[in-house]
Amino acid sequence: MVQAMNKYISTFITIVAGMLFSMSAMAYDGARLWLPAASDANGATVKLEAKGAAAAIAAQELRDSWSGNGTVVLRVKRDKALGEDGYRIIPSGDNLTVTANSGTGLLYGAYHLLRMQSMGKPVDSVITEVPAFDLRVLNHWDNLDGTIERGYAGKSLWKWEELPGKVSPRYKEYARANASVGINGVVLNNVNASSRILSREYIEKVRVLADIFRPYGIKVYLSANFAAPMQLDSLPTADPLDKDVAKWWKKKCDEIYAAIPDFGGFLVKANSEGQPGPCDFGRTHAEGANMMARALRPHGGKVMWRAFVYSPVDADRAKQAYMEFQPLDGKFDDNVIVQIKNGPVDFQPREPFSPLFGAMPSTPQMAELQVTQEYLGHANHVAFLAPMWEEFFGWVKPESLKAIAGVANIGDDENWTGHPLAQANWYAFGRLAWNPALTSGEIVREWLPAGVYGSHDVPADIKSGIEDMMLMSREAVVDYMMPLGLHHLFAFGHHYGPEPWCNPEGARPDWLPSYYHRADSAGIGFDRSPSGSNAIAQYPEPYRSLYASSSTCPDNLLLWFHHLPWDYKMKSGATLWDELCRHYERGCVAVSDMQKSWMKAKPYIAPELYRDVEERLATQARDAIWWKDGCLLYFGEISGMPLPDDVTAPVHTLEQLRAVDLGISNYESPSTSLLNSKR
Ligand code: GCW
Repeated sequence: MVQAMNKYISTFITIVAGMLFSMSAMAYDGARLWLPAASDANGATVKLEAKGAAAAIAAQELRDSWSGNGTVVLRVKRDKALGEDGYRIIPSGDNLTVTANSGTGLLYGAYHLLRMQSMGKPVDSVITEVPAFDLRVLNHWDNLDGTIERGYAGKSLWKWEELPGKVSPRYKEYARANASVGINGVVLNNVNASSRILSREYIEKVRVLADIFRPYGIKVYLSANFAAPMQLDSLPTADPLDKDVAKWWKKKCDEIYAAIPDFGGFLVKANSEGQPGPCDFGRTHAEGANMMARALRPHGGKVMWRAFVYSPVDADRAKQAYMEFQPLDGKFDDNVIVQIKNGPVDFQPREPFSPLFGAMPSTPQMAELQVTQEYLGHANHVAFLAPMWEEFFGWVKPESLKAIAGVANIGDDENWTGHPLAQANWYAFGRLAWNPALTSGEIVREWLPAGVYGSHDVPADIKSGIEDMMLMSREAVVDYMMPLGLHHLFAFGHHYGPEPWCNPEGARPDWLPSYYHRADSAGIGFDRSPSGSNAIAQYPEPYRSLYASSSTCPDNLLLWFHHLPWDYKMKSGATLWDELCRHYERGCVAVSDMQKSWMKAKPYIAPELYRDVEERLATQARDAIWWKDGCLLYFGEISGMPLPDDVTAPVHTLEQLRAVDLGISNYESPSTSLLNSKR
């Protein structure tokens, strides 16, 4: 009886487990990102004619997931044209040969094949790929206590308290995901750096991560605090020209390289937003950077020195990085790369390019893009950023850059990025770092099948609806937050909601919206023309002339460069005020269109994914109206102009919105209850 009962129970357990297993096999698994799940079903023949860990992973990836019939040969073969990381894929009948100079090149080739497979594309002609940049780096702004500055996807992936003893399986998954899109460097810690990362204890922890990343072709870098010699070892100074300081850094580098022979180098935020730096000791950025570069040089390491500097006293923040760095051209050692944010202020939804790009011909430069959505709705809004980066590469030629960095949007959330569609931004950054000539459309069409559709067969009209949703999403954010070149209208500190009125006592003027919008009864916008701050003079031709006059300045940068009357006549014939209102309206309509496209796609999307995005889109729709109402009510009071008839009346009052206080860390839309009670 007991035996029969046991058998009954175990049969029952087997059935339930089987059901659960098949349900989970069908379920959306955000943790998988765009990568194929391992399955032995394909049985492709893979011949590996290369040694080393990266090549072995390449072969395994294809054995696990490549569905072709023939044989795939992976071969390391000298080929100058391919450089260190490039590869060639040569089809011949059913068979394929992938060649590269290194195992890492073969690995990138293997991921290329899997990408084509997920898009359903045949490999029927020779493919040759060489990355545009040798250095394709993610910058994590992760703190050692597990928090992430401007991170919206949970805590840091790096479990410092567990390392070096306990190793999370996600470290390897992370490396795999990066390698699959071509990223080959990671800075593990925040640029607002704790010196402790350079302590012996932490170097041992970093070593473990470096060992896991190495087979995937990824080097580890660290953000270094310039005052580390003082903070870690009580040196009396961190003056870069002090012999003991230079000696300290040399010793520190020797120690790091003994543990991590292929350590990449340092990223440094110096004399910026309160961080220590060489200027504290009367030295220049170049003197500081070179001292560190010389400590790294014997080991082949690099310094990425950030140009994100602005002092509270100067007239126009947008001019300051150029003013400080341009005169230093030619003064940096050749293993220093100056890392410059894409725009001259700070990762706004739209900025012109930073005029520092191209202005230092004798200095290696790299671009810093922000993948995490600090100023684009955090993990609540869809904002596919490839169009923004495509715009940037329209201004700044990739050939003029030595490397590229992206501030990561990754945390320990199960789906890595908080918003499931924000995975596309990680993906897009990697793909553009490899090939900046890719269009946003190409990238989104690569990503969607693996990232969203899974095994669903999706009709063409639904696909194009989702593609459009992604491609229009960044412009929608610009429209409902700060169109026509407006910038930095954010609530203080957390940079989430609208607060064009924000004016806390004692705050730095250049952290306040009014510093940027300059709205008064005469008009709105920051005059950076020759009659104003003349930031325009920092730009090369043809941009200098183009931006100098409001009649030639593109509409989407107009108020970045000009202060104009509310009734200024726009190219469309409308007044500036009416056009501004219509942009806010357009942004709100765009989000509601995005919601419609998502709803139409419901039958073709895994239910968990569908619901998650649906809920976030609802928040985004409410936030868009919050932004529109906040900005138009506030500017309307200043301009004294009424809303044009074709713009929806506000659902909030200015008093209500002024009273909203999100605090520093509460990102929930305040408009939820307000809007619900109004509708
Ligand atoms: O935009 C500002 C951010 C800071 C960040 C800084 C920087 C890491 O608000 O959080 O600090 O830029 O890029 O250094």
